[in-house]
Amino acid sequence: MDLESTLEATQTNINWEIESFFKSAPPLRNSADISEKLENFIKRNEMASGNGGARRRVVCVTSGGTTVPLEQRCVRYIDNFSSGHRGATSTEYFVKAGYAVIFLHRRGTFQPFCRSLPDDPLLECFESIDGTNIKVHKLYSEAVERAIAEHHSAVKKGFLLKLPFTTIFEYLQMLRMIALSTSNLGPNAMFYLAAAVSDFYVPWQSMAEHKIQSASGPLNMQLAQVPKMLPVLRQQWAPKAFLISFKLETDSKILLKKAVAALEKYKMDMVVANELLTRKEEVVVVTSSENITVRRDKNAGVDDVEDPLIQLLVERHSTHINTNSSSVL
Ligand code: 9Z3
Repeated sequence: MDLESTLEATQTNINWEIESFFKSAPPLRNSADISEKLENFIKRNEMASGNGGARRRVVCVTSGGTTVPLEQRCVRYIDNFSSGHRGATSTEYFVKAGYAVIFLHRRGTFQPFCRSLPDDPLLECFESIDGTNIKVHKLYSEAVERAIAEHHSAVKKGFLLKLPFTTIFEYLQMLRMIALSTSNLGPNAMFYLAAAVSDFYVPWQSMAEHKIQSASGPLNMQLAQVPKMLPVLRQQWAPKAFLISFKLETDSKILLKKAVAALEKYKMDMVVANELLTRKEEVVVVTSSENITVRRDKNAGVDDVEDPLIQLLVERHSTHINTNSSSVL
């Protein structure tokens, strides 16, 4: 088989795997509502201008981990580690940079503009004064005011659309909807894929309907491989968008090699490589021509690694837009 036929066969195989994944996935319950929100959000931002009078850019930030249900009436599931801190923090910096952000996040994980609040903000930030009135506790008044003001301003100006998911089935269906609905934006769209996505899953049709009984003894279960979505995102769903994926490893010795492999294999514009233990301190941005280390430096006033990271991505996105602008509608 020559190279072209091999590539074609691989492509057919990828398409088939993805088609069968979507066909067998339980349909999204609120897909009409999501479509409407997306359409309104894109319409509002498509013609708006962003920083410096240029067309407003739109980024889809994915955040948090996907679950893999083990039963259709799910009692148990396999989870993927991610607190959502990276996605929530990055969203704040993208909004600051003038981007409209679609925040595709796992329910219950970190939310933008709430990072400085305690774990249980409702109970800890407020106090009852006379049994009927409630006021903000003075310890938190500044943080609460800032969180509310920044969040409301982002939503009101049309800079933030929050869409929650739980399972791998919901995540991939929603990612596809977002990618297809941003296709008119061409290179002005960016995908920042920080969510930790399951590699394995139980296909819906082979999943037990009811709670698996422990009386049946040890559990033997075969997990299928989740089809790789990055090549489809690149080739079919959002071919002109600026695509950034993440590579997470716990072994620093293989991290960069795997990030470079992902960049080449999936034709990403950049891959952000991070190690589990140091992910809040340092990341390496891998591009086709260089590896750029980005660090947080509290002494220099850089509190979050996402601050310089998003600055770098915004710059590179500008170059991507300039290079591809002849193909903008
Ligand atoms: C990441 O690497 C994110 O930076 C983290 C952020 C999940 C580490 P937190 O949410 O952590 O702030 O607690 N995300 C991508 C992880 C992932 O599953 N990558 C896949 C891989 O490494 C590619 S999609 O193979």
